[in-house]
Amino acid sequence: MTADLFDGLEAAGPAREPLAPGAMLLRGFARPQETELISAIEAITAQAPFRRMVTPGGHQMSVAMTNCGPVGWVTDRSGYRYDARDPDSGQPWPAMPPLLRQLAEQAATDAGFAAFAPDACLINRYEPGARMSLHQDRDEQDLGAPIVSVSFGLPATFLFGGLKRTDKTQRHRLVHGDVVVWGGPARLAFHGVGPLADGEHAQLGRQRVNLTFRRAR
Ligand code: MD3
Ligand code: FE
Repeated sequence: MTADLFDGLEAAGPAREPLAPGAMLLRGFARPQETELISAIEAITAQAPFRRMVTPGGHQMSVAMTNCGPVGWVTDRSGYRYDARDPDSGQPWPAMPPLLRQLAEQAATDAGFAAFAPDACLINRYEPGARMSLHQDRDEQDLGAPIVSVSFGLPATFLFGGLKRTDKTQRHRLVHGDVVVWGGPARLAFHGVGPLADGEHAQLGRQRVNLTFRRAR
């Protein structure tokens, strides 16, 4: 009996869970293609390894980053920006694999944002203890485009606030395969990630990898 009820829910597609106006959680959306997606990420990080960048204030981030796509997000003592080249190698960032781009486009469409065409994919790696303090993403030219985030590996506590840094924050647990689309009134919300708890993930070991697809230019 319960099997039939669950079958019916699965036939309706993955759960869509609104977190706030403009923010839609697609629980497990990336799971069906997890193996191919993780292989694609490994190919990118072989070409453009994860590195811990320095903020304009001179602090080294606890999260290690790399990018794929026409442009990538970078930070150093001179500021935050999108750059067509990897500053460590001087080479263009690795291309955005069609599988990754299509996943982001489909998620955006399912969440109600048609014609999302990402030109940047920032890839964040959290090891135990790594965190990201509350911030807004506003280095992108087209704030009408959403950001699509994809989480793999260890679970994280995601903090989602309001348009002011001091607004109350909601906490959401994001796990392997979860996808969230952030647009409209959620696009400029403050957000962050709590310190990663240690653990062992079957596919990724002691880490969390998060991808954010953006329309930067
Ligand atoms: C809400 N990354 O790279 S993804 C970031 O898990 C970043 O690595 C976090 O924040 C991570 O900038 C969070 C979820 C996310 C991404 C962008 C957003 C939520 C957002 C932009 C606006 C509002
Ligand atoms: Fe962010």
